[in-house]
Amino acid sequence: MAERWILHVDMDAFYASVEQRDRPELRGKPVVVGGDPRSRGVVSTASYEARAFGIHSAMPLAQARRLCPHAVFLPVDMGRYRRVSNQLEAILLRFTPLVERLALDEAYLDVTGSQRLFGSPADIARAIKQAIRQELSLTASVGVAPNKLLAKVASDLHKPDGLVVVEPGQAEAFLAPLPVGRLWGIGKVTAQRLAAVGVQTVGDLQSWPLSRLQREFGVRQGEELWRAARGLDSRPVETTDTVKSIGREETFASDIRDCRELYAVWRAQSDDVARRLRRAGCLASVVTIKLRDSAFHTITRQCTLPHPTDVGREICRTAQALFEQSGWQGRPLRLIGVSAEGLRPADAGRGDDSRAGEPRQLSLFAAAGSAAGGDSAAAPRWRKVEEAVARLQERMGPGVVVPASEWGQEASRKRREFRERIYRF
Ligand code: TTP
Ligand code: MG
Repeated sequence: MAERWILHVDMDAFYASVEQRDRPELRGKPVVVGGDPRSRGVVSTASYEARAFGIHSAMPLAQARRLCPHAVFLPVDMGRYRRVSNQLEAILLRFTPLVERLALDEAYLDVTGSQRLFGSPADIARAIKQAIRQELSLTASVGVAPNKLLAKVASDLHKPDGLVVVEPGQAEAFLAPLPVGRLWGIGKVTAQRLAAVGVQTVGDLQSWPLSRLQREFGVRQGEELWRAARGLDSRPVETTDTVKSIGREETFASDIRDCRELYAVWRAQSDDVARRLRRAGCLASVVTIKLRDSAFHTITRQCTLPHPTDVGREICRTAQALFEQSGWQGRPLRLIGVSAEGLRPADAGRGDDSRAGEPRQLSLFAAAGSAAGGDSAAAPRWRKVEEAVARLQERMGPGVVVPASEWGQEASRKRREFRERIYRF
C-alpha cells in the first residue's frame, strides 16, 4: 500500500484551557473542571497547573480539593466546549476533508492527499497548531505518523503544545521504550497480564515471537499485540460523513407547480447548504439539483461553477437556472433538492476574491437574469450578509429574517409541513 500520513490532533487540558482563555484571571492557576468539590462528582479535567498537584481526570472532586485546596473549581460548560470544538473542526477541515472526530477535542486527519497544497505532513501539523493558537487562542498537541496507532501515541508524548513526527521505518524504535499501556487496544487488564509475565515496555513485547504471544493470549489477541508492538495499523481514517457533497432536499406535503414557491424553497435550501459549507470551511464548484414529479419520475441536473462558492445566493441562482433549462417548469413537483459538490478547502482560494488585474470569468448565468439576479463580483458582500443572517437565525430561530421577496408568502407556511432530510446524491 502506498504510504499514508495520519495526524492525531488533541487539545491540551481542553475544558480547563477554554475556561482559562475566557477568564484571564484563571491563567497560570490550578483549575479543576467538574463541579462543586463538595459534591460526589469527579474531575472532568484539570489545568496543567492543577496536574502538578497530582489531580487528574476521573478523580473524585473531594480528593482533588484535598490535593490542592486553593484550586479553582468550575462546573462543566458543555455548550461552550462544543462551540470551540466546532471551530476546531472547521480549522481541521481546511486541510483535508478526511477528518475523523474521536471526541470534542480530538481528531484523526488523513493528510496523504493534502501535501501538494499544504506541504509536508510536519508542515501541515505546524500550520494546524498555528491556526489553533491564532484563531482559538488555545494549544494542541499533534502526532504525525504513517498510521493512527502511531499518530495517537505521538500526540501524547510531548504534551502540552507537542509535535512529534514518526517516520516510516522508525516505528519499532519509537515505541520500544514506552510502557505497553500506551498502545491502542491495551487496557489496564491486559497491561497487568503482560506485567505478570515480565512485559513492561513495548520493547519487551517486541522480543516475544508471535507464536508465544498467541499461546499466552489466544490467536487473535496474540496477533493484535504482535502487530501493535511493531506499530502496524491499517485502520483508515473514517469520517462519520465522508463529505463528498452537502445537500438538502424536501418532499412536499402536496405537490408544488408554482415557480415562485419553488424558488423560495430553493433559496432556503441554498442558504442552508451555504451555511454548512462555510462551517466546514469548504467551497463548492459543482451544483446539482434533483427534481421528482408526482409520478415519482426523478431527474438530476448538474453544472460546474466558473468560481467555487460558499454563498447561498449563487447556489440558488444556479439551481434556478438549472431548473429553467430542465424543461420541467410547470410540472407539479413532489420533491426538489439542491446539492453542492466538488468540495475543496476554502483557503485554497475563493473564486470571487478579485485580485487586481486578474481577468475574471463571468458567471455562467449572470446574463440570464434569473429570479435571484446578482453577479459573482458581489459574492463577498453576500457572504457577509448571509453570515450575519445565519448568526441571527441560529440565535433567534429560522423565521427571524426572511427575504423581502418571500415576505408573507404562503410558501413559508407550507414549508413547515415538509418532510426534510439531508442527503447525498
Ligand atoms: P483528554 O484529551 O483526555 O484530556 P485533556 O484535553 O483535558 O488533557 P490532555 O489532552 O492535555 O491530556 O479529554 C478531553 C476532554 O474530555 C477533557 O478536557 C475533559 C473531558 N474528559 C472528561 O470529561 N472525563 C474524562 O475522564 C476525560 C479523560 C476527559
Ligand atoms: Mg486533550
